[in-house]
Amino acid sequence: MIRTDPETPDLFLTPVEDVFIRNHLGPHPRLDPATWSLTVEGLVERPLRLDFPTLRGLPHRRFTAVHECFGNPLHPTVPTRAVTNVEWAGVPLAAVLELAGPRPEARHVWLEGADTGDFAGESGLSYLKDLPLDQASAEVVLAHTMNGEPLHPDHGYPVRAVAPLMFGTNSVKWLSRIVLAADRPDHLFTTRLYTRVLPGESETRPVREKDVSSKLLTPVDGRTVPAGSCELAGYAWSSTEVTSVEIAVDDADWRPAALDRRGPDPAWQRFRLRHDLAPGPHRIRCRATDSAGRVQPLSGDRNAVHEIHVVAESGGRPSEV
Ligand SMILES: Nc1nc2c(c(=O)[nH]1)N[C@H]1C(S)=C(S)[C@@H](COP(=O)(O)O)O[C@H]1N2
Ligand SMILES: [Mo]
Repeated sequence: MIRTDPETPDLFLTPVEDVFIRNHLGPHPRLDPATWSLTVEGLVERPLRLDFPTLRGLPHRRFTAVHECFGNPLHPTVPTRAVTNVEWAGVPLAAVLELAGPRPEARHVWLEGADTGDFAGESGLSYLKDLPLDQASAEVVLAHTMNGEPLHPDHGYPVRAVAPLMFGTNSVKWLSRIVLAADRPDHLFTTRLYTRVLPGESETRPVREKDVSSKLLTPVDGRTVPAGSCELAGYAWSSTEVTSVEIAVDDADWRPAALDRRGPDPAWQRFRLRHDLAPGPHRIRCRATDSAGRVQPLSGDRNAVHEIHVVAESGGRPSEV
């Protein structure tokens, strides 16, 4: 779900109408901000019920972040990830927690959406996720704005959580309840699905931080391009800064691409490399490494090296869409 419109193959910000929509439960709620409220309860000194104007009136933070779906949790090997880059604005969770006053025993933050329904054979579910209190406090924002507009109903209007360094599954839409607790909740979406064992580890952990990844967007996969000098470009991202992207054309060695720095926001980073394409078919691959030293695997995982196929034609014009 990267925009591949031939006019704008590689916009830095993904237009809202191009952002994927992922819902696990029944028809999604249409919430009225006049009656919506957010409760903060559990291990807090002052349980709260915040209405929309109150939340909207708290100081907000604006930032750009990669918004990436982990992929279907029922079929972890099928590559069903989708990725976008979005500008959010909202109230830091820490500000709301400060109003409620977490008790010393509080260790975990539970985030619950207003949607309910059935998934994977379980019925009467709500959409519930949880994060360690310290991490949630440092990272999570209660977003009311997406690319400068109020959230679209499909994306969680009026308020959703955004965990900018994590997979989208943690960013609870239609946020209605925050619970502070001593333990993690045992729930389909927290402890039974969305868990994994990372390469080189033996323990199962929840799906949280994004993996290192990259996608080639220029030229567009499957196209015919003029032979000769060609710009190969795309975006790379991870939960930490991406420090290098390499590109391999056909069976040639990996060559480093020029890479933009990430800046203060966890946005995706543009990479590019000029390459002389001989006439004929080509396979082009890209591979990112992040500052934690993680490298995209060649195959087998959902963040495996991305490859595109193009045909270079001498004296030809680029193919029309
Ligand atoms: N309440 C609620 N929040 C949710 C979900 C959901 O089904 N219900 N899906 C999650 C998943 S898996 C993803 S990838 C993102 C998708 O956000 P989007 O639909 O705004 O792109 O929302 C997350 N938050
Ligand atoms: Mo997702």
